[in-house]
Amino acid sequence: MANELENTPFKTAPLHWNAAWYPSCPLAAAADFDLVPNRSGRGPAAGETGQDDRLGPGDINNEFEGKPWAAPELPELSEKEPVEELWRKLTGEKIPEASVGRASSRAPVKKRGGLGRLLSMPGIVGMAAALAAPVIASAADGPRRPNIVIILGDDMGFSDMGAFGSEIKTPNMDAVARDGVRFVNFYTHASSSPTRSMLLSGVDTHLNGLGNMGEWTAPNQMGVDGYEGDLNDRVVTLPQLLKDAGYHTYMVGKWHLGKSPDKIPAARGFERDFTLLDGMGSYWDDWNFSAANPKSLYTEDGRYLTRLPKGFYATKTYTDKLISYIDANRADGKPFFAYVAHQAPHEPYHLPREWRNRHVGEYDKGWDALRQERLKREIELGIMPAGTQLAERMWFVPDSVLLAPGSRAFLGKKMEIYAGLVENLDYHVGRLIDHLKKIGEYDNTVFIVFGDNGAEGGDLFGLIAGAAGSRDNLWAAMHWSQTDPGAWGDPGSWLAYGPMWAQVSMTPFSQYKAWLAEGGIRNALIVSGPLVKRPKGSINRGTMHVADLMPTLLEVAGTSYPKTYKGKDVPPALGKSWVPVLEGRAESPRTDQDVLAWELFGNRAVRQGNWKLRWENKPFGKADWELFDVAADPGELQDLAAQRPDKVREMVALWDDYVRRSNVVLPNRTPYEALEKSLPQRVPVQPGYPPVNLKKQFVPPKDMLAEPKEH
Ligand SMILES: [Ca+2]
Repeated sequence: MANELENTPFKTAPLHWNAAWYPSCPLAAAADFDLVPNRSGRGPAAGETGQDDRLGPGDINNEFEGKPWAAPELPELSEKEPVEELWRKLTGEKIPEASVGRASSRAPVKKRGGLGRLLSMPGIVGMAAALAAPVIASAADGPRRPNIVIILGDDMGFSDMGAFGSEIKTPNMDAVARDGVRFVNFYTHASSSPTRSMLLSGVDTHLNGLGNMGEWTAPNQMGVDGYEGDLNDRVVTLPQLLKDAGYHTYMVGKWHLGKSPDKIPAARGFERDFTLLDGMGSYWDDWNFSAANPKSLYTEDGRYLTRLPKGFYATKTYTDKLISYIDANRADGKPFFAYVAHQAPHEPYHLPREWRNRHVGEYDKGWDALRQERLKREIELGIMPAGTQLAERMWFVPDSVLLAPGSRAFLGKKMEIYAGLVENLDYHVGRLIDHLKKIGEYDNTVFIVFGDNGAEGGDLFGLIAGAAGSRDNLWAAMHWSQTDPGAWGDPGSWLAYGPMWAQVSMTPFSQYKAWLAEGGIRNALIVSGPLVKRPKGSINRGTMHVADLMPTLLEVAGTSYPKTYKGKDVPPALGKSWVPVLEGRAESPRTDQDVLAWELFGNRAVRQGNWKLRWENKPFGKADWELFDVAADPGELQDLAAQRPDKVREMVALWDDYVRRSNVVLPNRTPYEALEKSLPQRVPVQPGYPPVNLKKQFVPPKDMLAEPKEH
């Protein structure tokens, strides 16, 4: 079925159906009304080589509904210009005073533009010094400390790796799991920048600047310390401390923690970097998603890039760059820390053609069947205990059995492309591993693999592009108009798999990204390397948290989290070291009394022992406290709040304590304002509902059935 779709012109019906819960998605709207069929002119991808013949904004067909439409001009950037000028051109704003002041105060160089100015910034001073300094061999200083590699999959779900029960083929990440330990009670935050902020600072989001995502700062949070929207300067970063401890520090991939010169990776402790600063982007080029923000920003070694290298494809280029950084410094014998923050498999699903057809037709069976198959394998593997119940299918997702075969194939093809994207990610992880084996470093490398939050069930494009008819929306429809399923994966195509497949990725949990059900914050974690003394391939059920990486990796490097840094107090570290667990001396870094808590977009959660108290906005939550035993009920099917008011009171007190300790300011506006109205109503589960008596099929008695009399 999906094979036929390859060459079939796009039919509007399935997308119209899809648009029912993506009401503001311009692609859906454009396709429905046949306004802009593939008008971007950005052409198909040429496999792994990327494409260099893409057209600029002046080259596109400037007609929209027969009227001229001018795409905004992108700035021409020159490497020779002062950074202030680059910044002004890219953002239309003046460079933040603080960053210029700080740069100047550290290394006052007057009338020096461009590179000179950038070199005067703290992170880049370090980089330049490291590049220029004579090589000092430290191998004789004792046993060599291990290298550290963090592989982050953006929006990769709990059950998307083979080692966690997926049908998606991830042999390289599975091999890391066979060499190490899988953790099945690992928590991140519910979205990208909050998780990344805790990963890199070890500090709670409401203290480190990501009290809310910068994109969603509420009016009552503006100007409040801890709600800057990027990683604030009160925290000290993991790469900074590892660099101080003698590690090389490399980053490739997505940053999402600030774009100004004092916030970029080079200013936050990374010696070498090749970075997408935005929260997401095309995998093929530097096009972004709205007229207001048309161009994705990249840095390389602390410089804002004027263009991307030839043959750019995100996952491949990030891997190539990292390998080159590792090789460039090998001779000095210092260990390295590599933060590999892949874009994949975040939407839009951009993928070389040869990776798109590895699961043709496999997903036509639908999401319920897939979730059941994944849960079965999770139980067989020991990831989930026997008897685990699947969370309910979201009430607005239809039973796929009810869909016409064409619709099922159309939606199945989305999941085929997603599966290919995860497999392509795994392939490039394998390239890195092979390289480390080839140069003899693999056995001395700690690998840490996980997804940064729950799988994405919404369509971010609709949010970014805004209301139909707006300038952003029209721009988006012009530049992201490859709606033909045959072009999914190409530049200019936008593909997100929707809530039904996000639930598959999060099997067996409830809900997905941006929410605080387990499906939003619980993810798969693999740790391997010389530190791990547990049986190879084993599974651990300790309660782990992404902020634990700070104390864990500092312990690996032989250092510890400071109370002050460069004369300034730093906020307390949230996490607990995993070293005792990895060495087999403990089963969990936490006791049953230890507390974890989350807040994002007004959604709240507290976990202590096996109990989880949750307050979520409508319509996914009740706008009231719900209580779950997540050990016995990981799908959060049974709200025990009415049965255990004593436990609710006890845990609400823990929540109140968290609010006081951690600077929580609940937002007075959230992304959920319009959601309740845009989704179909939940049908009550009660006798006599729905109140339409003729709805149910009458089944006649078997002994009264007959074939028609034809003659
Ligand atoms: Ca993410």
